[in-house]
This record gives sequence, C-alpha cells and structure tokens, in this order.
Amino acid sequence: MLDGKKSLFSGMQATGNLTLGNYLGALKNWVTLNEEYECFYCVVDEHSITIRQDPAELRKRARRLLMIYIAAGLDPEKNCLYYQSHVSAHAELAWILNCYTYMGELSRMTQFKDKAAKHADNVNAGLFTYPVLMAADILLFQADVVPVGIDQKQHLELTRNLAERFNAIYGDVFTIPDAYIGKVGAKIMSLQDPSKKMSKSDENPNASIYLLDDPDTIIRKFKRAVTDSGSEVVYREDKPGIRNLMDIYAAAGGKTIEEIEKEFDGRGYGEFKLAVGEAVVSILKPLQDEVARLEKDKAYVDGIIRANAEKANYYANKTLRKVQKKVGFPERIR
Ligand code: ATP
Ligand code: LTN
Repeated sequence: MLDGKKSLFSGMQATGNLTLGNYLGALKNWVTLNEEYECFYCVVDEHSITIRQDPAELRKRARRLLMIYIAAGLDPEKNCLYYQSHVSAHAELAWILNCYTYMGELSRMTQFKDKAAKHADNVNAGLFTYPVLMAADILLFQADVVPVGIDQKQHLELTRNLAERFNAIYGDVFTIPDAYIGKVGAKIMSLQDPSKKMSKSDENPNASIYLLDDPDTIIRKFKRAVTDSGSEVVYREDKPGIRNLMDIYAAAGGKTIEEIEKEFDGRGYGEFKLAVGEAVVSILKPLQDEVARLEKDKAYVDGIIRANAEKANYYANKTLRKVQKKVGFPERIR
C-alpha cells in the first residue's frame, strides 16, 4: 500500500531484445492495471550487469525498453516508468536485505543455477544475490502485487519470506507482495524447442520472435517453428509445439483454446502457422510504429525519464528511511 492505494511493481532487464514471451507473459497484461493500482515499472539495469554487458549497448537497450513500455500502452502519466540506476535506494535496501538472507536460500534459486551454468566463467556475487536486489525493488514500493511470468515465482516467494522475516523482527515495515501470473501467455516456449521457454538470451534467433522483428521475419519464423507429428490443431500433452502456438494465438487474438480448435478443424499445420504469424504481426505493428515515433522525440522521452525518476525516488526513499531507522542507523541531521 502507498498513500492508501494498492501498489504494484514489476521490472524487466534491459539485456537482449524483448521477445514475444516478455510481451505476452508480462507487458501486455500490465496496461490496464493502473486503474486499480499505483503502478511502478522499472527498467532493471542494475540487474543486467550480473552478466557482462557492452556499456553503449546497455544504455541503448535500456532506453529502448523504456520506449517499449510506453509503446505497449503504459501511459507515463499514470504509470511510473523509470531506470533502477536512477533510484539509489534500490541498491541501499538490497544491501540491508542481504544481511537478512541466507546463503542456502540463494543457492536454491533455479535462475541462479541456470545462469551460473550458462556463464561459468563469470559466476559473480551479484548473480548470486540477484534475487535480493529484486526483493528490494518490490519492497521499496510496498507492492501488493507483482505481475511476472511463471519463471519468477520462486523469486517472489523469497521476497515474501524476506519481508515476513524482517517484519517479524521490526514490526510492520513491508507489505507482503503477491505474484500475479496471467492465465494466458504465462509461459511462451521457444519456437525451435518447445521444452524450453522463449528467451531473449537464446543464441538461435529463430527460437524467438523479437518485438521489433519485421512482419516478413515474424511470418518466416512461425513457418519454421518446430511442430509435432500429425497434422491436427489440438491442445494435447503430446503436442508441445502446437500447444505453444495455440497459446500464442490465444494470447495474441483473445480467443479460447476451444475456439481455436474449432477454427482450424481439418485445416492442418501450415494454415494454422500462417494465421498465428499474422495475428502476431497485427499486434506488434502498432507497437513498432510507436517506438519509431518515440525514437525521434527525444525531448518528450527525456521529460518522462526525469519526472518519473523523481516520483520513484520520493516513494523509494520513504521506505528506505523507515528501514534504516528500524535497523538502527543514525538519524539524518538537517
Ligand atoms: P532471459 O531469458 O535472458 O533471462 P527473459 O526473457 O526471461 O530473460 P526477463 O527480463 O528476465 O526476460 O523477464 C521479463 C518478464 O518477462 C518477466 O516477468 C518474465 O517472467 C517474463 N517472461 C520472460 N520470458 C517469458 C516467456 N517465455 N513466457 C512468458 N513470460 C516470460
Ligand atoms: N528478475 C526479473 C526482473 C526483475 C523483476 C523485479 C520483476 C527484477 N526486479 C521486480 C518483477 C519485480 C526477471 O529476471 N524477469
């Protein structure tokens, strides 16, 4: 809760190019939430450097991500869109929470295990404590809900545990957040291997649809998507490839699985893949046009960045000061 209104926080990393998985699993579901919640959407650039980044590229991607937030329909007057690195309270609260987090808890995090295996030459302490920074993000804004894809559920549980642990010692400091996982599109799988999630860090560009892919590329990638034996468009356990395409079609076009099965009864994979491609093009095209427009309007975007960082700092510092007092740091003398 913030100033009597329910609060919501989510974030995305500015690494790689955003995929359709990020859009359908997260971004798309965020747009209407500001009616009910005070919303904060962060570009988590501090999380990004747990994997080595090219500085110029990181800066460019972070700005593009912020523009994608706006282009996807998040009104920057009603949603606080900002960079994590512009609000130093994130790192400060993360430090404090680090001192309330156990090594054992962090070693159980599956994202850490996956990323450590993938970047064996750079298993840095930041990668290990990544979930603590994420907990700080959420708890700073007293978030009631955190909309994420299902892969982030474990991090959310850790966040709740840390908040409860802290509150048990110091009283009611943090709101205990709930994960909010969308029903459709919560886990979009790779187009080349439907047993893996679609990921922006996948080396095979055909495995993912990137939000800024042009229409021909999108259609081509869907045509090449790995499907299963047989030819019927049905949602079955032994058809993970088709199931994934049906999930995408359902999320992109607002149809139910039953409606899709009926629509493609007797029509085969080829026609279905083309329809999925077209549905995705038609949702991404307006977003791409808007990003192109924002790229040209530097002053407008800069204004948003400035105003929203100020707002985020205000709320974040409020929580941070409370926490600092609770743990026994000396008061600031004005
Ligand atoms: P990477 O795969 O490089 O670790 P990512 O694609 O998972 O990155 P994040 O920035 O970690 O991207 O995630 C942003 C948001 O998108 C999170 O809420 C996450 O749960 C969601 N998300 C990511 N991939 C998918 C997917 N395949 N399906 C649904 N949601 C997803
Ligand atoms: N860890 C998340 C990104 C992230 C996040 C957050 C999501 C960082 N901080 C706070 C929700 C709330 C990820 O890898 N997708």
